Amino acid sequence: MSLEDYGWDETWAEKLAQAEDNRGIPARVISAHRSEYKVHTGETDISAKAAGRLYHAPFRQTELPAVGDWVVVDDTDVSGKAIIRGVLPRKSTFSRKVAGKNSNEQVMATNLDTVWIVSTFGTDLNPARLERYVALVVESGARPVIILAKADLEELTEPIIESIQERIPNVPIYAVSAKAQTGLNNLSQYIAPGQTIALLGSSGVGKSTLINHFVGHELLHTAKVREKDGKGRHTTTHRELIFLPTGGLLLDTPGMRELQLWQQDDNLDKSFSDIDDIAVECRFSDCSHETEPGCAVIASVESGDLSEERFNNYRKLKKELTYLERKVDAGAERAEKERWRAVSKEQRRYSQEHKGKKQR
Ligand SMILES: Nc1nc2c(ncn2[C@@H]2O[C@H](COP(=O)(O)OP(=O)(O)OP(=O)(O)O)[C@@H](O)[C@H]2O)c(=O)[nH]1
Ligand SMILES: [Mg+2]
Ligand SMILES: [Zn+2]
Repeated sequence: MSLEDYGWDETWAEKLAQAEDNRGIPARVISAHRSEYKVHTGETDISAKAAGRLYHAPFRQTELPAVGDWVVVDDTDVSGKAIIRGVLPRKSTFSRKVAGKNSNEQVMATNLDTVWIVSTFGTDLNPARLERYVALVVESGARPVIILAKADLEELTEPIIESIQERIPNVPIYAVSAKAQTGLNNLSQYIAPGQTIALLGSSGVGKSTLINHFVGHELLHTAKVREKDGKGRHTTTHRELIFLPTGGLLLDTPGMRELQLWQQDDNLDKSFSDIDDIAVECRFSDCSHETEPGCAVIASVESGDLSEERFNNYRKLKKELTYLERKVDAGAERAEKERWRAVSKEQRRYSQEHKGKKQR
């Protein structure tokens, strides 16, 4: 194992030479949990903490070390942890906006070369969602690849692939089956020393199973999807870079609920565009079509232009979405609060140490 296996090259060496604070050695962030990091130094994995300076104002959470970052580590603190002195400028950043009160950008992974967007042929397959993922990946600076997994469960894969390829022409699409061991060789071309690949997709599509295939043993926990609706159980709960025996890194991620949610939001717009057209006439632009005066949608139902059944379906879906949104927001907010608690603790510690030094 060397730093090069983990993606280190001359470009990074130059960035290191130009870094504000480059006392120490380069390392790559393998995982991040609140303010605790695991980094790889080319020889071994070590625990690390971010230096107080990184928490010093003006401070943006997106500038803190994230999984995939190249960092400079130096010395150890009293708890025996290495100190992350700084983060080298990223070559790609995959982030998402966290909805809710603390509306915020959350960095999910950095310095990715490729993202495998994983779906299955079954009910999970949704071209609009794939498009959304592709757009996010391209925006991040990484290269998107679409993987349609569990091909053993689908008899006729070709027409499905063709129709998606027509809609998303410039992105390679591969059908694979980890179970039947088919199509996997097509993916090997992306795996090479120094290459970092993240897997994204809904829970239960088989992301961890694919990684286990390339690792060569059952490193990651996987779980059967629910029988009643084929949905996954959110088995993977954190992100971690996994080093492959062939060189190269794979990043397992939890199935993303938020992206599913956006996609549903989109669908609501598309599948009820007739109601949207009517709603343009509502008196209030944010009309909820419940009790507001001057509501054109309710008027349409009353006049019989819009069927009551259709309107009820629309309301039902909208209610579900609102519920889901609240649930996601609550979760995101909780995570955000925990994170900020850890961050403020670090900030307090830093300013206290600093005060101590000045008095001396
Ligand atoms: N038939 C079939 N089943 C598969 C295949 N690949 C994975 N599975 C099964 O699908 C289920 C879910 O797989 P996981 O790898 O845990 O899915 P995941 O995407 O990591 O899910 P989360 O961690 O919840 O996001 C497991 O029971 C796997 O055995 C495949 O190629 N064919
Ligand atoms: Mg998993
Ligand atoms: Zn209305």
